[in-house]
Amino acid sequence: MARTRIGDRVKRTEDRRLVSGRGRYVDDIAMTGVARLVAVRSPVAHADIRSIDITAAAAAPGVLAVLTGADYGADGLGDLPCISLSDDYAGPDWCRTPFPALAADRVRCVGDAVAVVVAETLDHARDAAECVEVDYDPLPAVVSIAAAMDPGAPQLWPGTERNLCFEAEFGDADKTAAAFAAAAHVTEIDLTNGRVAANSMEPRGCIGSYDAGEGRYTLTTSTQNPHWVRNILAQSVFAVPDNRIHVKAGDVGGGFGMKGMPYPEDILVLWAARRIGRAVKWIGERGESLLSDFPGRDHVCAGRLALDADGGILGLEVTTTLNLGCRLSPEGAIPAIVFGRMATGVYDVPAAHVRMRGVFTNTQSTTPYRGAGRPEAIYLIERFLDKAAREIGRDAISIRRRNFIRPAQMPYATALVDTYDIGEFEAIMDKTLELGDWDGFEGRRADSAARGLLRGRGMSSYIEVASIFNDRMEIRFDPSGNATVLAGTFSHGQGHETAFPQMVSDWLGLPIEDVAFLQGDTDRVSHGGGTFGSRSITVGGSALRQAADEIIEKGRRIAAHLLETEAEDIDFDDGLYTVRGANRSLTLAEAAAAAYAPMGLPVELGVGLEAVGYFAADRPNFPNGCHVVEVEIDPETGGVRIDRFVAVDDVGTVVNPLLADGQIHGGIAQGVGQALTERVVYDDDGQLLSGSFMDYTMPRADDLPSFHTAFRPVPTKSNPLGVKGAGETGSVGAPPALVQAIADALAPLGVEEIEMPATPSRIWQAIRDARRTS
Ligand code: MCN
Repeated sequence: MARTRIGDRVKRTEDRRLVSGRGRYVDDIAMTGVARLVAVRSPVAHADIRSIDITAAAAAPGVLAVLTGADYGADGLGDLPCISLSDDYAGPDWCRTPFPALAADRVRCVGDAVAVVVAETLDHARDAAECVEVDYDPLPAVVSIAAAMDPGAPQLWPGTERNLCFEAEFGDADKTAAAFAAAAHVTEIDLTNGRVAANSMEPRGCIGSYDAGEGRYTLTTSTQNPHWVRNILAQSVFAVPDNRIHVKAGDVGGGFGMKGMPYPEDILVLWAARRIGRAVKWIGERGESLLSDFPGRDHVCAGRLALDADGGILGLEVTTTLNLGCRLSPEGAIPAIVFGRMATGVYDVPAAHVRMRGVFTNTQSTTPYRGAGRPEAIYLIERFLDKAAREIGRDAISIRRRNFIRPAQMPYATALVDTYDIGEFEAIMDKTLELGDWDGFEGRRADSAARGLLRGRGMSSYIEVASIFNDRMEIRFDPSGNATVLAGTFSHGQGHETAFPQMVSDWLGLPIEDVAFLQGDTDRVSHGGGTFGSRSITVGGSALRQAADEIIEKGRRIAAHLLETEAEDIDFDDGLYTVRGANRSLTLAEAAAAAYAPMGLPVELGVGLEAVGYFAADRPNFPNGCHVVEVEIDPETGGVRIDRFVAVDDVGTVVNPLLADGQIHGGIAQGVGQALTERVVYDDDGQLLSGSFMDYTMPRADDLPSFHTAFRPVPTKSNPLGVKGAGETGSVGAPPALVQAIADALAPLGVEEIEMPATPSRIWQAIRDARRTS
């Protein structure tokens, strides 16, 4: 094929493999003699474990081992650590919860693993797991945030009050109080951002083995972050040097934040493998995933917005309470903290005060899910703007126009934590309104009405924060003159196998198929930060640029030697080194081949051609955009049809519009799911009611319209490529726009607010309630 450039719509090269069934997901790995592990999970939400009788299970056919929490403790294995809370903002008194891979004395949610059975086959393991007898002494459970914070509620952990794990705050309480004292109007909101399940296409799964000769563990797992998995397992769980654990991740079929960190099962397969001397495999089934994957969202938010007489925002005061589930997962606190950073959105809010709290309940532990606090924060501020506009007699557009941060105010320090470097929010809104034909709405509304349908429109202006931490990327040439990118980031659906070689092809002038891609193997890639927080194209891409520059310079020195001139006299362009003013030249591939020749180059030039680049996201970037949605609602059924969905995004320089578009489509689909259909539901005793796809409603293709997307890039200067993240934007902008469109459609009937998910039954009920009251 060809040389590719940044900005080209290059088709995903990995798809040749993936759509022809040649992907290598965990369950595709064929191994002889691999034993199967099945977890015995608690059927009750809160109980002391009186005893576990494994006698019958251990004697069952094919069983190799039955292990319990007592064995776990006896073998000295450690806990999964929480790495998402810091004394800096949570103070020293936050509640640290032990997180062993098997509960020993007490279970705290339905699905807590209390034992594992390892057997010759999956059927043997399943049958034997039925024979493990656990005697539970039930305790009262708390499921909702409200119930957990009730003063008389049972506490999940000793030393807590109202089940509060931590409390933190951003902003200035006094300044905000003064803003409210001066307000002409105050809008109040109380809303819920429900719990959702990631439901990756590939469920979690892992295979562990242990080489007793080398004293070395190997874990193949479906993760977003192989190096962190290795480091945490080595340092916190197995107490061995990092180099005693080899983590491999092949193709990973989605994660959305949920696969960001190690899970109990990663520990269990390695531990069981060590105990039985054979490889051990665990694959989650869909129902088990719904029970044991860490879900996302689950905030309750309440707050006030202070406005002056002209609709200008004076202050924002919010408390968000995050349901952490029964113990702190490694990244559990992140959504609350990110919420606190982003709560003022794209608006010029002079004073703000946000309190973030994390509360324990007898439900599965939560974790970041696509957006991780950003969708929750933007949902709140956008619902504020819409409600305030209604209350003071303005419309959705004019109140936003009045309050946007203007380009001239950049860099803009928010009243909370961040400084936005750049952004043109009003111009993006105008482009979106134009593409969505906002002004033509009334005609379409009349058409819908003639068909007995209610039409509504909604919009949202969103901003999010992307990119975090440092990373390294390596480019290694081989003697044939081809290059391999060794990535510290980890693609699990985003298309890095295309994007990074596309960039290298541009910079080094190589055909894209001459650039291979390697990731996800801790023995072959020396270090990496993995993929989350829409960081890869920023942090990984910038590091890769540095590596490419170094390759060019090393190649230049080799070319100078071979062309018998000085490096300063050599130009590099389009993969070719040319002596300035002469017609002597050498390709980069030829320079690479020379670098590997057994003799010929002075050793000061090294042996081989490779380079490592580094980048640290000391400053994040702030992707932003606008979504416009129109819906039609059938008042007889409450059914919603999305008629149009327009999204205009500023993700800075667009590396590959096809990939970025795909990311935005996927994010919108997840936002639509949250807004319309998806919700994890527990009953008051902590039983999971949404335990299968019969009850947990994923959006389907026919719930979604054909999205109209466009880019309006405002490149950032916070990285050398001008890129901003694109991986999470869709999920941030979609819910508020959609919910507002539904509220707008229902407004003529007297319905003002509708909670997510706006299911047909909820809408139908709201219409009936409104008709009854009117
Ligand atoms: N891109 C681009 N130009 C930009 C920004 C991004 O062309 N200015 C393209 C890149 O080519 C890259 C992709 O978009 O391949 C995403 O890049 P980036 O925004 O850097 O995000 P990451 O690769 O770091 O992905 C993380 C992000 C997150 S946080 C979640 S959650 C998420 C997501 O990506 N989970 C996903 N997208 C997902 N997509 C799939 N299929 N599966 C998941 O689990």
